[in-house]
Amino acid sequence: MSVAIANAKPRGSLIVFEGCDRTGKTTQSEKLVDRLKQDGIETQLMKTPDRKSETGKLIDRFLHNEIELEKHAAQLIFAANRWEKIPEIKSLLSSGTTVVIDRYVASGVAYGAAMGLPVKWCSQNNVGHPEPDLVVYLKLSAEAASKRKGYGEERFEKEKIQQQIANTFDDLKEDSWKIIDGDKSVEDIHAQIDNIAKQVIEESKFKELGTLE
Ligand code: NYM
Ligand code: MG
Repeated sequence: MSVAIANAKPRGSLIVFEGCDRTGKTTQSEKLVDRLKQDGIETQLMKTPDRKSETGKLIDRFLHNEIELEKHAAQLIFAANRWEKIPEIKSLLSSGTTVVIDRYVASGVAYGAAMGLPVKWCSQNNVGHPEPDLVVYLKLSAEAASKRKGYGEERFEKEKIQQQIANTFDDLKEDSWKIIDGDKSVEDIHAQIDNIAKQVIEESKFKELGTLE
């Protein structure tokens, strides 16, 4: 009905950054949020795991190798940490705010698989999450990432595991994902992502938000 369309409120987009460790996701997600805000687009930055919540504090200790967790339990805690964010994500999107999130469900599956868990079992934990409108997949060779500052400080930051995680990301990758060469300059990468993001934000405004099945 024309009245409904006239009154329809544009929603925000769910923009996700994925990739192995030290590929530039944090730098690029922060830069994108700054740029979108400067250009007058309501945007909120998020990150999973959020290390500040109760589940996040546990995850932080696990990542720093201070505690061990059974692998299914670890995976469920990462998933719980994401689930905690879902009400806020949904509410921001429906109020018209774009959400840029540094890691989301694909990280859950790729790192879960690296811990030896079946992909199907890991994916199941994410059923019901809002579907991303855009997945930016930053790719960098495991060797190049290993030379970056801070590499090796946390669990999973070993070349062999990172290669395995990269392989799972490649398997999970859908046609709609934007693959970005993480070896390019920070500004080059940012310009590419800024363009794609603005296009997606425009296209998603009146599109129904998907749900992961
Ligand atoms: N990680 C992240 C997982 O193992 N499972 C998950 O579900 C998610 C979202 O935690 N090495 C891993 C990936 C990273 C680490 O992320 C924390 P970051 O972005 O490096 O702080
Ligand atoms: Mg990291």
